[in-house]
Amino acid sequence: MASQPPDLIPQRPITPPQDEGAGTVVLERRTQRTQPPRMYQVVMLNDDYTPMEFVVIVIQEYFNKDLETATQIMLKIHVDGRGVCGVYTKDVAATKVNQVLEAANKAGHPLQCVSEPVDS
Ligand code: TYC
Repeated sequence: MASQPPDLIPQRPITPPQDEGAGTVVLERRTQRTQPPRMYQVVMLNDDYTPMEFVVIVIQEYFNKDLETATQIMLKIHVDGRGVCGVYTKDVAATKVNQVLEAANKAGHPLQCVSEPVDS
């Protein structure tokens, strides 16, 4: 039996070329661009009980910050009530939140953090 040619799936609607006269043919070009993924910031919240040293260690450990940067972020949270520890794709941000909450639970501290979409 003769094999059938594969089905061809057009990448975009095919419109007939427009003859502009004088033999000129204009082909319509429509570029489709993939949008970058929405990004999420992991925000850590202040409380009255979690030791500052613990917060600094957590920020270094899970957000890959050096001691000085982690200390600055911790102090900002302490003063302002909240602070951004990092910006990630949705899944990675959710994982970071879980890691922080698990570490805080294990250590018996009430430290809280959340992820929220970065406005664009
Ligand atoms: N406010 C805490 C204290 O005085 C320190 C702290 C900083 C706690 C940041 C949580 O996300 C936090 N011990």
